[in-house]
Amino acid sequence: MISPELLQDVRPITDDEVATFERDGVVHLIGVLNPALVAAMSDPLEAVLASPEVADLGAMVGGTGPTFVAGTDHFRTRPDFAAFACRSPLPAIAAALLRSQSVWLVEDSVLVKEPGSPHRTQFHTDLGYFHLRGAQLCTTWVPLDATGPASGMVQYLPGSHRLSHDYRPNHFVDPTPLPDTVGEVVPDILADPALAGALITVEALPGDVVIHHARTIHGGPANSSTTRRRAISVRYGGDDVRHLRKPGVPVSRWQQAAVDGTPLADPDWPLVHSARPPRAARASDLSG
Ligand SMILES: O=C(O)CCC(=O)C(=O)O
Repeated sequence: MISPELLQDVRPITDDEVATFERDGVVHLIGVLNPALVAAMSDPLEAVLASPEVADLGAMVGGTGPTFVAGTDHFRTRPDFAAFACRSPLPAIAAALLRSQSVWLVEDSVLVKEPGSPHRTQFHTDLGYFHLRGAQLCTTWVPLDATGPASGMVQYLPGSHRLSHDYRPNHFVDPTPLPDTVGEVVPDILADPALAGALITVEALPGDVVIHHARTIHGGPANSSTTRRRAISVRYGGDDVRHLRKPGVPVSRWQQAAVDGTPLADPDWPLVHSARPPRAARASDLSG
């Protein structure tokens, strides 16, 4: 079990970090989680990797050898993942960057590129995969290993979150858009020297979090190193987010039940942060 001390806040988010997120659609937050918390997620992550909750993305496109494995929604059945996504500093960090009073958990994901995995993460925006609309949506990418460009660190196209395009989701390790989805095809970033040259990538350590907006175009290289690249990605939505069913995008059991136009709400979409005072403490309750 993850102990409560590990979940405590480490440091506040600075105004500069908020400004960077708003300008670039991505920000590298150094040392915002207790590295011991990140280390404590190692065994739970291995348990997920050994379970049917993950898929070998490389094998899905005919690859053999070192894999790129991913899964989603682990918090729904696994208490350590629920603690990490709901009670760590991540929800308050998302609230600060999204400037949202409240924050709901959208999904979590494990993303593991083994040493020598040849699979790129193809460029995409997360919004294309969400049955949601709204501007207050972000993904927190948490490395469990020291990660840099050689081991498959994610690359981000700065400012792309301000483009109004809705991009079609793809097969993640293959750029082909999912059938029957609507919107524009993500441009071939690496074929355009200006776009490729603008990409932001960082060296991130356990305890760091890289957060991107759901409209930010991002992808990542193969893992050409000899170290594993294990990450947990947790996605959050704020006050302006509403359900919106999108054609062609896979629908989870919880999304099946969601009604277009309604906000995220407990219990399927857990409220994980609220800056509003508790109900009993509202001033209006005290008058008259
Ligand atoms: O880990 C990766 O390679 C991709 C991560 C990603 O696309 C995400 O977390 O939204």
